[in-house]
Amino acid sequence: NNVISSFLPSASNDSVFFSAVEQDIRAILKRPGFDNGNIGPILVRLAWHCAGTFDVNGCPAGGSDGATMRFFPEVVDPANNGLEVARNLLEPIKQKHGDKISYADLWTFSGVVVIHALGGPRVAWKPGRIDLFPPTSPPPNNSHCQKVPQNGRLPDASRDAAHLRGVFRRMGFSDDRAIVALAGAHCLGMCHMDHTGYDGVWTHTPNVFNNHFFVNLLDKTWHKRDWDGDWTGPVQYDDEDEQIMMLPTDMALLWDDAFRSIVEEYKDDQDLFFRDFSDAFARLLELGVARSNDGGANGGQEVLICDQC
Ligand code: DDH
Repeated sequence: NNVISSFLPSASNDSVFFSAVEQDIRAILKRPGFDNGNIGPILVRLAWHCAGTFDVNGCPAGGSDGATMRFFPEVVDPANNGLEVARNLLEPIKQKHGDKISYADLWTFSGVVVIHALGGPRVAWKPGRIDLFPPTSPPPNNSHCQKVPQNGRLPDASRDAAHLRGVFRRMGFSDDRAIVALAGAHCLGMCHMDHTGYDGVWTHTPNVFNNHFFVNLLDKTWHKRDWDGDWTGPVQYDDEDEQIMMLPTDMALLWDDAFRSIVEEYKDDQDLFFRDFSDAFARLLELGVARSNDGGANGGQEVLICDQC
């Protein structure tokens, strides 16, 4: 009683092709007037949010395969607010290459291209994710295998260390190191009030991948923002100069002893952070990816998904 779906294969597993796509992505990163002048950070957030829905025991499994964020209900998950910007920025590259690359590959590949382009480590990445087409009819026998993950699987920024461990364990990450390393991606980019209610940057170098998230977390003195004016935002933390910020889940890395000792390691050793981040981000982007045996693009064959329904 497996559900068989139609897929759009990512037809190429060829390194010449993907280096051309890499050049296309690098060419659009700098954009004066956009945030801090670079679209890279929001592309990294897109890659992470595709993958971070994965549930080791879930039905549907979630994860980056399928590019399911194009569809209801994932597309309206409040956690994904603002990511239409990232998807639209990549659309010309998708249009240029058509069926040679799936959305699911393009969105995850962009994440690893950006990390490296902005000074971070290389991250191992494999193509072969296949886009899900919208189901044309309800699943057989009212099976609840809807293929698109429900809302609420991504971490909630207002929560604590136990929540972080719970969400990452559900994805299949049982180690604290991966959780802390991945959080170091907040060296990049910013919070937008109109996306999530939070506001500000984590570092003074939001277009550079470095270990400053950990340096700032440990070296600054943090206080709850006193929102004044018309808008009362969620609880967030600002530094003494009110120039940079942390989310409650970022502060949880400071307040939990086991997390904190890893934060200290990454503050003192950026190379170690880069190695651990690279490993964890590569694992994250592979969660739930079903490939044919050749590890490639599946040859355009239909594949079975969701064998739990
Ligand atoms: Fe994040 N993140 N993230 N994040 N994230 C936001 C922005 C960015 C959480 C919440 C937020 C990761 C983990 C967590 C990036 C990468 C990664 C914003 C603000 C919130 C809120 C969005 C906005 O307002 O536009 C929470 C909670 C977690 C967690 O607890 C685990 C991880 C694992 C990554 C990763 O890439 C590996 C990036 C980059 C941004 C900046 C986006 C931008 O537009 O700039």
